[in-house]
Amino acid sequence: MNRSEVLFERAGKVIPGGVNSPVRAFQAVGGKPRFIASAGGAKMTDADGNVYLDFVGSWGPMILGHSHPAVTEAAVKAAERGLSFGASCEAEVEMAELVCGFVPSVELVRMVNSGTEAVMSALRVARGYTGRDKIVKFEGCYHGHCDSMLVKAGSGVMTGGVPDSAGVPEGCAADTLTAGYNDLESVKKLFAQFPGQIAAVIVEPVAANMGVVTPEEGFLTGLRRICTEEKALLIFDEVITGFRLGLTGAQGYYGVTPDLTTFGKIIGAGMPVGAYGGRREIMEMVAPLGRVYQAGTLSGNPVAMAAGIAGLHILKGDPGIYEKVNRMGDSFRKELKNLVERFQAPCQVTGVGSLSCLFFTKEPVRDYVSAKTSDTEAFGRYFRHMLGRGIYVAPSQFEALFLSAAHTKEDMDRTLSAAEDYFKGQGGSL
Ligand code: HOZ
Repeated sequence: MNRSEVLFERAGKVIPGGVNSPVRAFQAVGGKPRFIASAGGAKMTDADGNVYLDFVGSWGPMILGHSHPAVTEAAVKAAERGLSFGASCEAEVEMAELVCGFVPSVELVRMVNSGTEAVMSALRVARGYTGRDKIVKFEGCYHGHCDSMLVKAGSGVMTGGVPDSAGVPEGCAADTLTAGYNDLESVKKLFAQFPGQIAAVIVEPVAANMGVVTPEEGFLTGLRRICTEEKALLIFDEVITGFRLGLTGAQGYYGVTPDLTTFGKIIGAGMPVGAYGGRREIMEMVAPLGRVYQAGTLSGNPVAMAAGIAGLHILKGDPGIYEKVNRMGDSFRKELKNLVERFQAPCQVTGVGSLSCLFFTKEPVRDYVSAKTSDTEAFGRYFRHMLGRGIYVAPSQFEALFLSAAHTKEDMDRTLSAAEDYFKGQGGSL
């Protein structure tokens, strides 16, 4: 047994499934998970010394690549001053000023420790503000693992083939209504069915937890219009797209202004951070100003803030970073589409900016139902082939491929050539 296998076996004895987050277990793709010992730039090294070109990037935050020296230095220096105070510190103020400065729809922002927490809190604020209970989410969108959002969720829930989670009381999910992504009619129907009862519509503006599904023309603006008409709040879950599609996130990219926004790991440059924010009058509902309670001892943690601030300063100081990763994403998708066409592979290439996906289905993918037509066995074969070539893509069909500023043209050429060899070897059957 190699070291990763030994670690996985040890882990299985003391951690459920041997992992601290289900997708890491490789269950959907076969094979044993690699235990990562270190990472730098676009590469990760496992416990056995194998080096992988990484296209997961800790599920998004590593837009600058792993272990960026300025980010690491900021975190180390902050750690030397203290790991946690449980009291306010200057870095929290600077972080909030940066986020509010970049994202115009965010006038007040509250730091939390994960995307899940951000979503859970934003939903509470929306309910407190509107005095309504129901929330509309979209099939295949994933908003973390809070009870009410584990209904027709994406990510590991979708990968595991179970639409919902056990342990969620009926009452918790009863106020969650689901609509079809890219399907405005299904949203209108819900508002007609539950007049004056819907507090908010929450959406991943680019769905990146059922593979990557981009919003069709008019979808996001349509949601904005419906929410305004119905006096419901529009929440953009930008845990993945925030500070990835650009400094203004998907809302800037598509020109649609939500009422509330949730952010995740990217604002901590990989440290455990989340945040939610929005219009002043809505966010003024949050304690201690208002009656919506939300708290956290580790929220605004000084080390996480320092790392995040360093990352955001680099992104702000060099607009070329977004140009580079977005252009690289465009050309990667174009080349991958060429391969798919050349080999007449029953595959779809989707994505926007530095987020991409190769779906193993002949159906164009525009929502949960079409994403689910993917041949996950074929994806597993592709995954194992790529891993064997030292290329680490997400261990599930229903996740995104993330690019970072550390990826080079040579990295992309190597990846395309490994994909080409996969298609060649499959002789059209996949
Ligand atoms: N799709 C998840 C992140 N948005 C995968 C990561 C995880 O659950 O560990």
